[in-house]
Amino acid sequence: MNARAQLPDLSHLWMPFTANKQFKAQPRLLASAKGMYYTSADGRQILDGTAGLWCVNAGHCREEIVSAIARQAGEMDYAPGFQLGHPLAFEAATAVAGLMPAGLDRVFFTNSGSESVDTALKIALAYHRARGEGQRTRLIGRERGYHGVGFGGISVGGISTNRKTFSGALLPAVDHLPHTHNLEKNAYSKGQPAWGAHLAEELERIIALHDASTIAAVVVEPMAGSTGVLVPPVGYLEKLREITAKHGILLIFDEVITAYGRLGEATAAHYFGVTPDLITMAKGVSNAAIPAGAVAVKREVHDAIVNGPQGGIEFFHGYTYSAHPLAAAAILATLDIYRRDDLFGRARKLSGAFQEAAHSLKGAPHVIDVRNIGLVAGIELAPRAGAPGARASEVFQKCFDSGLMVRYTGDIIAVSPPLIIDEAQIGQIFDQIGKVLKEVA
Ligand code: PXG
Ligand code: PLP
Repeated sequence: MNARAQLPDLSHLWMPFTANKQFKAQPRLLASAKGMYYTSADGRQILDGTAGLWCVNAGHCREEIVSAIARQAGEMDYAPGFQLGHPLAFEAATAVAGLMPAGLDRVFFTNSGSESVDTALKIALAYHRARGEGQRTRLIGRERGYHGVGFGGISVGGISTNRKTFSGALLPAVDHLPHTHNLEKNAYSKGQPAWGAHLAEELERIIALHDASTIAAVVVEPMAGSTGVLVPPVGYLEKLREITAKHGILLIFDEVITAYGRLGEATAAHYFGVTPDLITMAKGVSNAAIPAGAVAVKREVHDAIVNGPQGGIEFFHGYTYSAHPLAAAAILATLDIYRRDDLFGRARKLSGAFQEAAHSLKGAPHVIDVRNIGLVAGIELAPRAGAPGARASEVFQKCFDSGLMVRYTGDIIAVSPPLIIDEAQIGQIFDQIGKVLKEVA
């Protein structure tokens, strides 16, 4: 009652990806955060099982990041990035490049994952054009792919709810690979599922249909996060790489979720041993302390554009806030922490215990699949008859009420904690979910 009385006016804010009316009738407000925990506005400690929205990989309010941002805000709040620069922007690009797979050492800064995706798609088109193949404009995404909310991202994305309202305005030259999710073949896989590599061969069919000479790029999340933790089948990404290389098509890994330790390596490209031509990132690059994103680009791709025929400005693209000084400071401090604390190694070491804890939910009420990789797990529930998503939504609410933050999409619960988590907290997360599952109808 008191908490309700202290609430701010909720009417003006149009909340993103939120059931606004429902939320405002029953608000969930967070007030502060430290390490593995949020504190809710009504003063409860909430264990962060999702690293915010898959982004606070080093844990909340890290002193070094906070002070780096504060220092930079006092020294130079903003610097134009078009035809001018500042040293931290170059240092941040060098630090990002140093964590990318060999060869992807040219870095374009953005402010979000959505901007990174649209930037990467534009780089792909500019690359082919600079090489005299301007007819390569088609982009291939995948069903159940999430690539943010820009027009490019929703066009290559494969989520119908994010597309249908805008269907008349999507990019015209797009096609989609089939998704790889199949419970009959792959339920309860630990790590990569054994079945499904052949689905990458669908790319050959799509290429035969449109002709390789019209296709600029294939974009996939190496592990699809938002649509429910879809782990790539063994051999699948390798096959995509082989086919794209054979046809001169660029391969873009959208690593907005997977980069910076989620799988126990700097990138999913490292983890799977498959090197794309471009990697999009955001979230973990700045530990989400300041909005930041980037695209890492293979040097040949960069050089084809920057050393290509276009005089003057080589690439007509950029954001007011590309390499914002506060973002550059946050990125440098964040990447320092990842290295100093070996957080990717920590995630790798904990992934076995995490896997076992996640799979302990096999047999719990409503559970029809548990899947995992690195420090991410998806727990799929049987939908309630006639009310898809209702059961997971209730699990989310009950977890929140009892001090645990999880994510849900459809009837899938996702767990992706900060990499600073310990084994006891891992146990706590899955025990708590197990308890809640017994309480929901
Ligand atoms: N690509 C991928 C692979 C993503 O996961 C984006 C692009 C877009 O990033 P921005 O920064 O523009 O939101 C994302 C973002 C969820 C959830 O709960 C996932 C994302 C964002 C918010 C919620 O699954 N992914
Ligand atoms: N709209 C207008 C009218 C602008 O002037 C600008 C940038 O100058 C933008 C959009 C793009 O904003 P941003 O660079 O922050 O993405």
